[in-house]
Formats: sequence, structure tokens, C-alpha cells
Amino acid sequence: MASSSEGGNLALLATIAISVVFFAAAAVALGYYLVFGENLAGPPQNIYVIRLSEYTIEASPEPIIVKVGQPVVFKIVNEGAVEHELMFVPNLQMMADMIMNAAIRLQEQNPELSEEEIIAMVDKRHEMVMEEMIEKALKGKVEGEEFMIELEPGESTVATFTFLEPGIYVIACMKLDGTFPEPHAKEGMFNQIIVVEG
Ligand SMILES: [Cu+2]
Repeated sequence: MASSSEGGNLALLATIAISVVFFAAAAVALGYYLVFGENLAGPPQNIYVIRLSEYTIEASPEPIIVKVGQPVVFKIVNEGAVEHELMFVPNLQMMADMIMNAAIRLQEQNPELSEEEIIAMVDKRHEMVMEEMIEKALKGKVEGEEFMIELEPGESTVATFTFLEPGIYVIACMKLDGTFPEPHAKEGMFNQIIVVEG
């Protein structure tokens, strides 16, 4: 009799102990979720992987949404077979047309040159002219070390930007390899960064 009653008490104690542990664990989990819940869904929202290839700029996670004043880190990878770039473009259509027209004009003026040589010439000019235009357009709106990042196939880099004004910022690739005389952007190689009030 005594031993069966002891056994019953032990079973009851064990049940109580398990319940206490279970509720404690549930309370800790709930507390953690309430405090860190936003981060349980995945990596923090201010780190993005940007993949460049023929002819897309893909971000993960997608879309890129950042808050004003919050630094955003881009890990940029060229997964394509040709050189690509990530550059901020204040006016996508205008810049793409500018590059295309420059390529057509240079080819007309220098019929003896190969397509490769024309592309090298356009690249050289576009680097100088675009860099100045972009820096002027982004002054006071975006902070970052570089707004035109060129990557060879297989190359990758990390860049940090801080947006100071809300809006939609366009990133694109204006290289011509494989799409001459159109830049890659005209084939769809662009994406956007949505900047919202913090
Ligand atoms: Cu490209």
C-alpha cells in the first residue's frame, strides 16, 4: 500500500516538475519572441546580397527596403560571365540612352575599330562623365564610399550606404559586353532601393 502511494506521489511530483519546466520554457520563448520577434524571420533587414549576372540585378531578401539614416550593407557578387557593375543612376532611361548613343556615335566615327575597342572607349568616357553626374545627383541624399562598383566575373565586394532622404533609388549596370550597342540596363539589368522614413 505504502509503496504504491509513494509511487503515486512521485508520479505527481514528476508531472508538476515537467509542467513547471514546460511553462518556464514557454515563458522564456514568448519573452524572446516579444523582444527579438522581428529578427526570428531571418537576417536583419539592413544586410542584402546583390547578385549581378546576364542581365539582372537580384537582391535577397527582395525588395530592398531601408530606413532613412540606417546604414545598409550590400554584399555584391558578380555571378555572370562578363564584367558587370552596380551603379546608382539618377535617371535610368536618360543614362542608358546616353551610353547607347555614345556607343553608336563612336562606332560610326571609328569604323576601323572593333566592337571590343569601342566598348573600352565608351567605358572610359562613361566612368568619368557618369561618376561626376552621379556624385552631384546623390550629394546630401546618399552617403557611401563609391556609387559605381565594377566587378569582374566571380569577383565580390562589400559596400555600405546610408540614405538621408526617402524615395526610390535605382541601381543599374551600364556595361555593353554582349548587348552592344545597348547597355545591360536596357536588357533589364537594374533594381531599386526603397528608402522609407525611419
Ligand atoms: Cu552588366
